[in-house]
Amino acid sequence: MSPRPARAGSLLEQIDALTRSADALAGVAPAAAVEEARHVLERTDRRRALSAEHTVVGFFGATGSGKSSLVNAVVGEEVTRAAVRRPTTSQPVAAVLGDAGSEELLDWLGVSDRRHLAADGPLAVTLAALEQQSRTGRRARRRADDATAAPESTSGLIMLDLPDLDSVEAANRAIAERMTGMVDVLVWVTDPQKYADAVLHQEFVRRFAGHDAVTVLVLNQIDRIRPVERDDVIASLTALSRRDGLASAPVLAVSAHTGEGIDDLRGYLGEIARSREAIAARQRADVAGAAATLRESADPTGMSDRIRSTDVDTLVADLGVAARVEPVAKAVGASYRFRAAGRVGWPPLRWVRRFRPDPLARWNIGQERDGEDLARTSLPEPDAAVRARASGGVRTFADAASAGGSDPWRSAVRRAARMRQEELPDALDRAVAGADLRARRRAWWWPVMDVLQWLAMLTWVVGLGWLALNAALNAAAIPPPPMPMIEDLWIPIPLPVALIVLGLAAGLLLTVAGSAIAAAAGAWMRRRARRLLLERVRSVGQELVVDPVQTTLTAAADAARDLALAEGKRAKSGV
Ligand SMILES: Nc1nc2c(ncn2[C@@H]2O[C@H](COP(=O)(O)OP(=O)(O)O)[C@@H](O)[C@H]2O)c(=O)[nH]1
Ligand SMILES: [Mg+2]
Repeated sequence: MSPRPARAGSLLEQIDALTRSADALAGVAPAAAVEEARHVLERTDRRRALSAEHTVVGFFGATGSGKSSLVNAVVGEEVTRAAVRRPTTSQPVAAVLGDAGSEELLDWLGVSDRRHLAADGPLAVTLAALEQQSRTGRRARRRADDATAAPESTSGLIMLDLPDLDSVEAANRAIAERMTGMVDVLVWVTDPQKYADAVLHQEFVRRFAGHDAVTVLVLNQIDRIRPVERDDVIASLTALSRRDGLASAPVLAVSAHTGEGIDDLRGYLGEIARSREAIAARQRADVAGAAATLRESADPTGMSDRIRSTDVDTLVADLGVAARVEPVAKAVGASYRFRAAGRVGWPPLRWVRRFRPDPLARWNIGQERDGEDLARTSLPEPDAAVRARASGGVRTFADAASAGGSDPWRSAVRRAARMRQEELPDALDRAVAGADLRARRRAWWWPVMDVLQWLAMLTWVVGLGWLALNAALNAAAIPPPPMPMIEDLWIPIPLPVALIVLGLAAGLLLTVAGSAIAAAAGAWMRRRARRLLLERVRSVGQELVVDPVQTTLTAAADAARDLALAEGKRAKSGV
């Protein structure tokens, strides 16, 4: 984030944040929620492209509450028909103050019935007075800059007399409902008989609780109740609106017939039009509402955006089983001992080895070669248990990484973890096949032992030959040369016998020592192979499982921040 972020909660910042959130939650949240957010963004965008001078005020209410009468009363002329008999207004009627720029806005609103108000009507006069007042106020505040102040454009106002929210005609209701989403200011009109009507409160007022700042409650036909009852009714409607979630929307008691309270209503709407803050306030509420809906459908908070290394270790262990790391490492140790035996074993018995294959060669592992990526092992296909261990490991990892998250995000993390699961068996096999396990390399001490073994053998072979020659000469009745004796021992021993004993003993000793060294070195080779293989398995797991999960966790953290921004809250740092 930049060191000086945009003004906290600026509308543009909120809009951008919601745009990013909608993108991040696409495919995570239910499509309808994302769709709604996109719809709000599109509408906001369209409204922003249209007249910012005009504030659009919609009069909503049940049949006969007096919407049409009120519009007429506020503008001071009969622009729309109030009627005792039903059906009445079926199309919206617009009373327009300030013509410039209003046409496109009305086109977008879909209102074709437009009545342009005279510049000397009561609404125009009220608005002009409010603007004059605010200009003087501002001028007093910045005396010096006065001369350079740019002339200000006058504010406009569009009042919409709308079809009844409870109209028997579905098409009329639809128009009114659609308009609740498009106007800048919502005026809920009711009367002393119907102000507590559950439909109005539950289906409309409450749904727009977030639009508190651009909502007005009008209690019309106040002339129909006795003055002593008025305060109670007003208090009751105020209490209802607070229960609906409106914290500050005013409740104005008026009478379209007697004109009581109409000046206040006109002044209130005039001030909203003058300040021109309603458009942005409405959009702020829309964006915040859409963000809240997104959050409800897929809350991105609760998960850590960092993966614990112990979870990765567990995954690597599971993948290691699937990659058959342990049997391969074991075979590396065995292969080492096998090949060592060929060089350091007792020479007369080395041939026995030929009946056993090298434990590694049959799996096509550890052959040092170029293009290792293409190399495959010929390990047998992993069985069901091994495959289950791999996919179970991936699932366990996803669940651990997404702990604390909401269900949609947890499934998103699981999907990310599994996204490349099909590539896993191949990649793991290549990782094993391509590992440099030094399986062909010979140890320096093998030839040393080899020479010693042959020397030992030579010793007893010479002794044996000597004795045989002696025996042959005896048999041929040729006197053999005198037999040299070793006299120092407790009985004198002929030299060839001593050679045989020495040679055999040395051979035995060398064999025992050789296989002990080979066993120790083989164990070391096995551990080294396991470590090397697990490292390679780790990088496969990192690429195919951990990285996609990390991407999703990061997206969730970003979305959490963006949703908070879009809702008009500052994200907690470190979320
Ligand atoms: N007594 C009284 N009657 C009203 C008032 N406002 C409207 N009416 C009457 O209520 C009926 C319905 O009014 P209308 O403006 O057509 O209501 P809409 O259906 O909401 O547009 C008409 O007969 C009006 O004359 C009011 O303030 N006091
Ligand atoms: Mg009407």
